[in-house]
Amino acid sequence: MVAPPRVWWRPLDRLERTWLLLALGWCLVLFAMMPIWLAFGRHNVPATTYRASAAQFRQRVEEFVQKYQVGVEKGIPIVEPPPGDIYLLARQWQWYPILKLKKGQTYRLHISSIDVQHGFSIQPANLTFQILPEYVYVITLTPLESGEFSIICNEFCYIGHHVMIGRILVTD
Ligand SMILES: [Cu+2]
Repeated sequence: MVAPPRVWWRPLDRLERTWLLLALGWCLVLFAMMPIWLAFGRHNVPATTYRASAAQFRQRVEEFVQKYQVGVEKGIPIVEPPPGDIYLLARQWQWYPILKLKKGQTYRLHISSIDVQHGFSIQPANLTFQILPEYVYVITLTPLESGEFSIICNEFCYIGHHVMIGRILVTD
């Protein structure tokens, strides 16, 4: 039997060492970006979450609608609340109610689903969130432009997904 050579590996040549160092350096950059981006990235939406059952959330939304309803459009109430806590409910296949907000005021938008997962996407601002049943997302929101904004669902939620379009009206 022949014993294996004592040194079975080849020492790194210059080229190989350079590539390894470059790769390691890039790994460290990417690793550092995670905490840096979390702290300084401007993509982070100021949001908190809490748990609420579908029945609890639905009841809160109904109370909110009863208190601030100013109209109705195609069976969906239009609600004009003062700055502060406002509610939006996602279900197959609508966003409920239609929110009427004032430009420059700050709102705390509570969003949840009462059935399946939906995607909340404000157009044309292109904000997007995953909306899950049993969890309420609270987004601090200050509309900076007046106008009419559409909310589309960007998470396929079965047969009526494409008609799930809501609205936010922002007035001066
Ligand atoms: Cu949906």
